[in-house]
Amino acid sequence: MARKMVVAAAQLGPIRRKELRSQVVDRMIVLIEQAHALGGSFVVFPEMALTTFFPRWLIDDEDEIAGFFERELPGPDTQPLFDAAAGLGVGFYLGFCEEVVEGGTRRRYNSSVLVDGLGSMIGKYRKVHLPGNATYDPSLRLQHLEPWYFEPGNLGFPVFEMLDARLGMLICNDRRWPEPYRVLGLQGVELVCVGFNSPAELPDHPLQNGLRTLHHLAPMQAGAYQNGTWIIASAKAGPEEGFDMMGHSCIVSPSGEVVATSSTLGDELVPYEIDLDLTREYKSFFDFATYRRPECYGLITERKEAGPPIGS
Ligand code: CDV
Repeated sequence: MARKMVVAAAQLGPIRRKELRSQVVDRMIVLIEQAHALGGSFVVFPEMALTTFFPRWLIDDEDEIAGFFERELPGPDTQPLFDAAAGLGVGFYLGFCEEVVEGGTRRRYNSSVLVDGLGSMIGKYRKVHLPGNATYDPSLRLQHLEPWYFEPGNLGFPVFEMLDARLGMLICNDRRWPEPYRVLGLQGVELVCVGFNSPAELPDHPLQNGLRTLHHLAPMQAGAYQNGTWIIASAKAGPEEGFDMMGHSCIVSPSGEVVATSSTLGDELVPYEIDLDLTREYKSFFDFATYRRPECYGLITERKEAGPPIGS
């Protein structure tokens, strides 16, 4: 029997630096309601969905920085989102900035959670690939200071059972790397959720401008096909505090095809009816158990960057 369900990318337009959580949560609830009206059971919100993308600035006011982080989830400002979604039976992926105390030390992560249609937290992921600089670099036209604000994720790439399926999470830059898809694929992932905040242009890499959409889509299309999984990717899009963010929220089939895409740079629901059983066609086509040759792939975990040819 086919496992069909309506899911959606719940793209958000710009969020102002001073925008209140409650204002953002109200916008998110509208998207949840739209999904429910279409028979949707699951939506994916962007990376850092509750705030502006503050790592573009080196902020020295610790109170302002602390204000971008969640110390509990749901907390007083986010409880209405959890309540609204549970009331309508819509599950969601939410990107947020996490502050925790681990081993007596305060730690900050760029994180996401999966919440089921009953409002229960099913799983958490912490972004592994943190792009940009750990310090302000005056030679750059565009600052991107994620390593300044966050520690690399320490949870690996786990999968979780939800929606009668196996789900995994990635966050923004993670989607550009091949390894996370394979690690999720080797755990039988069937639906990968990705939230992102990607600049429309990279002023410090002008050769890539004009290829931004290709570089956004191509890795996800390859990751979906090579691992037989659906992918839902959701943008924080549009002109945010003077910085243009790309849209192109989308849903990618296990065939590698992009089957739904956003058409605006604002709050927008991108729905699609997926059949989770389509994952079986592509997983069985590759027949990993028969044809994968892990004994030949050792360099992938042994080396971080290119080195001498093997056997030299
Ligand atoms: N939020 C991100 O991870 N953004 C990166 C940019 C900085 C390259 C991205 O991969 O889109």
